[in-house]
Amino acid sequence: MKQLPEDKKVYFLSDAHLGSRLVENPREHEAKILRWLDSVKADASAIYLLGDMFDFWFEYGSVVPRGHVRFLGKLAELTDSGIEIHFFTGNHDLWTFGYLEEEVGLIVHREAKDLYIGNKRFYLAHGDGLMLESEKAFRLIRAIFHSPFCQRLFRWIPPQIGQELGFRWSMKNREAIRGIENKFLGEEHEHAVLFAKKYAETEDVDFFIFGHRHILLNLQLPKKSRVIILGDFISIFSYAVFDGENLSIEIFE
Ligand SMILES: [Mn+2]
Repeated sequence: MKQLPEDKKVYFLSDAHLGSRLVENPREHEAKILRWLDSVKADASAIYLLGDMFDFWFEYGSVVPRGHVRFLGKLAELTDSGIEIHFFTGNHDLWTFGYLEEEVGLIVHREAKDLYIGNKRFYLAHGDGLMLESEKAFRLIRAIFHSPFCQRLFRWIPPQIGQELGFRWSMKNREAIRGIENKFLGEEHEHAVLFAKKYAETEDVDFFIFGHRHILLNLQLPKKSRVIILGDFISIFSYAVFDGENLSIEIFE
């Protein structure tokens, strides 16, 4: 149980979808997240990026995707200065195989984490793995995306085609969910809330924090737990900050 240093804070942000073809001005999108990183670096002891920071990210053995150099450079600057940056893989950027760790200094997480920050207990996840048993199609796609065998096959597709497929898939995927994205479906239908309620029956978690849904939610459960869904950094520009005692949601600029 590591104590949070005095005057230091921990930040949580997700779903920037950098590189998305649905963003009109990609350079400004990237510049905005750089401004955010600059605004938090003075008092951040750790930053948790909870998934889908990239709209599509697939690393090859010796070649990485074009773009995002300012963002990656800024992350490296912060990790070099001693700030812990945790990168949870989302469902758009899980294909990272060492580059972000070795070159950028990120701490990559492929699974949900249940951990203490200061004396509060957190459960952190992107949230795409929380679908219900009945959602067979989603579960199958997720299994394919995570399969090392399929990843190896994808690597054999020439990168210019593989990248094009990836960005198109991502755009179609986000267009397809436009109806439900950014809209709270109710406590009984949000997977993250259902999951948190069940988990909290036996585990004493203070804060559940998820991304993925592109909605802002700050929900108190019957006992002490709170469920936070972070919004996003593509249309809402929201994030959460923890000061050792309290957690609040903020909107940037
Ligand atoms: Mn997602």
